[in-house]
Amino acid sequence: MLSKQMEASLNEQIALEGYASFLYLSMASWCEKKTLTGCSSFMFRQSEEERQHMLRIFHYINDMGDHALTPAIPQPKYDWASIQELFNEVYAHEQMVSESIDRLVAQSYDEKDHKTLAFLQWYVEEQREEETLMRTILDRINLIGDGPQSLYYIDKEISAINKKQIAQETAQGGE
Ligand code: OFO
Repeated sequence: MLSKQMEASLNEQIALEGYASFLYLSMASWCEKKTLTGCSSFMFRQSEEERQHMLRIFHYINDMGDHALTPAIPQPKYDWASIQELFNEVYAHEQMVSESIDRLVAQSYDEKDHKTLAFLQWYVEEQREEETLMRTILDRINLIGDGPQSLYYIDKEISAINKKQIAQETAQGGE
């Protein structure tokens, strides 16, 4: 069994992952409306990934004999001034999630909860990868600039990154 505090903290993380999934779904929709199909495919896939991150914690809590709770998800933002603004927010969101994972790791150290500490290692690595990915995307967007055809090239670039991610995930068995 988990401590009551750890159960509550992991349930809060479920809510964060669930919110990320909905936020990215909202972003995917915005991109699709703007006919940025590469960006929307990328965000739909990220949204699904976040849902899987949420479910992974669900199963962990219940497997430990505690109770995973379905969170109330507030409606996420649905409009952005530009694709730059949107990806800046994705990056900021990932940083915030990483900080939350770091706090959970610190809590499991404090509680000497080695099982949760081991469970969280996957998230530590996943957040490192996601932050790097989002920084790469922002660097590419800045490199392309905001000239007249920039949206076309940004979308192509994100589409290529998305395909690479799918290939990597397939090679790793779908994570
Ligand atoms: Fe859940 O991986 Fe990012 O937020």
